Amino acid sequence: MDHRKDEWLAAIAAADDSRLRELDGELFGKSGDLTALVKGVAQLPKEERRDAGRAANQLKAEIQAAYDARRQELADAALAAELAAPDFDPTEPGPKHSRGTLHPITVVRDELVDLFTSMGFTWQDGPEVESDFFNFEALNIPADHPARDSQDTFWLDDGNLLRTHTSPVQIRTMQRMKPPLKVIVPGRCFRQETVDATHEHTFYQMEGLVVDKGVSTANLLHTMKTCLREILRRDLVVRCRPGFFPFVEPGFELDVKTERGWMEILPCGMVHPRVLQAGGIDPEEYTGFAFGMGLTRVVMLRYGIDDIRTLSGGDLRFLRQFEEVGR
Ligand code: FA5
Repeated sequence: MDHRKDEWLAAIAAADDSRLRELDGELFGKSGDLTALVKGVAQLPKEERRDAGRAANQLKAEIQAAYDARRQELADAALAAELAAPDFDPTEPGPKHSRGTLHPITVVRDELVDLFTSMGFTWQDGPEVESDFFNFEALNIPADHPARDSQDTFWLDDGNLLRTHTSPVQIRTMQRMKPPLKVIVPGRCFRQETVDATHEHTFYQMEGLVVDKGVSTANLLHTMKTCLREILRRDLVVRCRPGFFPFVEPGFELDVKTERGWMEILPCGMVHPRVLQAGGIDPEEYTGFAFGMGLTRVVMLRYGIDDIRTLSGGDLRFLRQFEEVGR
């Protein structure tokens, strides 16, 4: 059985890298010599099998050891050659790999979600392609209502639309869940409007909805104040003025002062009784408040970004500035 052992050992000892790889298949592969040898033991007469099996396994282990030793020897030699090369500088830093970053909108959204979930809110989602009913009708904005003009809508051929705000998820949530409700809905919105430094056709809002017995304007303003303080992390001049939205009564606009003037970021109000009804909730029993934060604009305020277009411009030099905050 041993007659080829010396031949195999000699082949291994003389092999270079590529020959060694071939030998791996020829010796240990599925139809390799050593595999066949070990398998062949089963064909022998029963009384020979034990000794033959032991010998075959021993031989295979010996050849395997020689094979491994040769492979190590070649690897050591290759490394030694590389280190000895005149232009090799072990102190030179290796290539820098960028680890990628979270987008600033994702960073701020996640912080807001953390903040609100710590106050007992849950995160709800809704579709970006909406029906007229959820985006307008159920929010007390009938077909001929002037408020539709302020949200220039991308209509689809089938009569549906790209949601112009996250408010339709208020209705979807009320229809799905029973009060007490405390939800937030971060998500994308779409409007067919002229893009400028503070307006995008695609932007993010974060809706909030609280419905319970005895919810008041004081609860609303307290939640809004907490939210702005936590998320913007600096002293800001905030203005509260009446705001008109058909789905709230009374409604407010919370604006933040910037170098360019007041920026609208946090419209809110007490949920209109008709909206509660559309959601299947009795307005005699429950009250609620809602807000529709301009999430993209909050990101701008947070990082001092003065042009909304940079956020979706895809310029890596812009995005890499957030490399540290995204960790
Ligand atoms: C709304 O969309 C209401 N659904 C908000 C609301 C919800 C009010 C719940 C009351 C209760 P408005 O159209 O003002 O409202 O948009 C809300 C915020 O989204 C704005 O304050 C602004 O910060 C942001 N926003 C609106 N349009 C754009 C745009 N084109 N680009 C970037 N941000 C925008």
